[in-house]
Amino acid sequence: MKSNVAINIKFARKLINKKSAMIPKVSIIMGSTSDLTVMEGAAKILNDLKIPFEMNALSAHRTPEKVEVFARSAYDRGIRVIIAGAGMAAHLPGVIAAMTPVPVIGVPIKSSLDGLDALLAIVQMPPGIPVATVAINGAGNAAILAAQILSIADSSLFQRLVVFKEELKDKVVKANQELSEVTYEFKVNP
Ligand code: AIR
Repeated sequence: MKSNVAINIKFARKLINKKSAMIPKVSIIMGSTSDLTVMEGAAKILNDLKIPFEMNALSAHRTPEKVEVFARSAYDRGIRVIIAGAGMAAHLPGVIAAMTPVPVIGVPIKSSLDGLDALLAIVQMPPGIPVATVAINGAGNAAILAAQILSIADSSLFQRLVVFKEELKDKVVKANQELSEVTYEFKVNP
């Protein structure tokens, strides 16, 4: 018969290997799966920065009770930043922010009225209940901001963000190299 220690070690290995054993720090929430094409932009960046996250659809209008359960339990489940995207009358980020002190970043989704309806619904929060609002469809920026918030207490993530910012600089240097190869009769190169 196997000893208890051997069984425990086997169980611990299984847990370490299992990706689901990771505790999410960021929660990506969207009002509908029709927002997914935009919200994937946040998922990609969190993944690149090696930040465990979860992704769910919840609607302030269609599933208000579930939104409340989510918001009130988020901190105890280890969630430290919430990214909430919604279109139209986009109440989701604000309703979540009303029910938890975990910082909420709102992503206005361009679903109708060019996204201006969602932008105003998310950004115009009443005093006392802030939602950090990014650009219309700006899910990528929401993820970077979430990472920056988490990096305050995580020096290795801070270093990954330093590298990320350096890579942005490299992109501009490369773009200028490419532009220098574009020729016009009256274009003067530096
Ligand atoms: N929405 C869903 N419940 C409340 C709101 N504001 C938003 C979604 C989506 C839009 O309504 O975030 O952007 C249209 O949703 P659907 O499911 O009809 O495609």
